[in-house]
Amino acid sequence: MPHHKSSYTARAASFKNPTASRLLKLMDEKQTNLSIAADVTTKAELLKLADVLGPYICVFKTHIDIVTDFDQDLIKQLEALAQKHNFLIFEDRKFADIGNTVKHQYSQGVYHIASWSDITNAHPLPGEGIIKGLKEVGLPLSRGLLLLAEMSSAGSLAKGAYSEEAVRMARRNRDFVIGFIGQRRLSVPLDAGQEQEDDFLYLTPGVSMAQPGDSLGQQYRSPEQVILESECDVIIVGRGIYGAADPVAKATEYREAGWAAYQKRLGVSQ
Ligand code: S5P
Repeated sequence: MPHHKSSYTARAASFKNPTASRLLKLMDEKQTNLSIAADVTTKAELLKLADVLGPYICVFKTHIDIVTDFDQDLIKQLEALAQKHNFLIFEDRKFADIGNTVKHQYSQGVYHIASWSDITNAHPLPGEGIIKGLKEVGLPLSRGLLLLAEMSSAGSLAKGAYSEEAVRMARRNRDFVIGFIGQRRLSVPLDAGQEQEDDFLYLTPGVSMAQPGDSLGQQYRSPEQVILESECDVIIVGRGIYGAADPVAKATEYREAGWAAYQKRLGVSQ
C-alpha cells in the first residue's frame, strides 16, 4: 500500500526517528493535521497563540528571530504550553550554509534552537554537508529535520532535479531527516538496491481557504488540494488563522477541512 494510504499511526513504526513517530501518533490522537505558522512579533502574542490554538494543532511553527522582545522565559513558557497541549515545536529556521556554520547556528547564538525545537528545516542547496552538520547537534537530542524540497512562492527555483536530489539526500539520512517542506508528495525513481520508497513526512505551507495569494509572491491552495490531491501530511496555515478576527474559530475550520481530506484519502466514510 502506498504510504499516504496508511493512517498516520500505522506509519509511525517505520520511522526510526522518535520525533517523526511522536508526531504521527499525536496527529491521530488529537485528530489534527494542522500546523499554525505563528508569525507574530511579540512574546505575548506568540504565547497567546500557543495557548489558545494548542488544542487544535499538531505542530506550532515559529520564526523566533522576528520576536522583538525574545527572552529565555519565552522558551520556557512555550515548552510548558507544548507539554500542556501536546504539540511539537518547529523552528522554521531554513538553514542554508555549510555544515560547520549551521552546526553553530543550530546549537549556539542567542536562540539555542536545538535545545527547544523538536523540528527544524534546511535548504538542500549547499549539499549534504548541511545535513551532516545539523545532525551532529540534533541527532543526540532526538530532533528531526525537514528539507525544503519545494517552496510555495512564485518563481521558486526549488523544482525538478533539485527537488529530486533533496529526496535522495533524505534517503541517505533517514535517521535525522524525517521529511520535507514541499507542495506535493514527490515521486523519485528508486536508488539501486532500494526495493520501495522510504516513507517521509510532507509538511505544506501556502494554505488558505480565503485567498489565492499575497502581494509578495505567496501562493495558496486549499487543505483538500494539499492533503488529498497532493498527498501531503500536514497543512501549515499562518495569516489565514492568526490574521482572522477569531483565530480559534478559523483554526477549527482548517482542522476540520484538513482532517476530512485525510479521512477521504484513507477511504473512511464520513
Ligand atoms: O515554501 C514555503 C516554506 C515555508 S516554511 N512557503 C512558506 O510560506 N513557508 C512559511 O509558511 C513562511 O515562512 C510562513 O511562516 C508560512 C506561511 O504563512 P502564511 O501567512 O502565508 O500562511
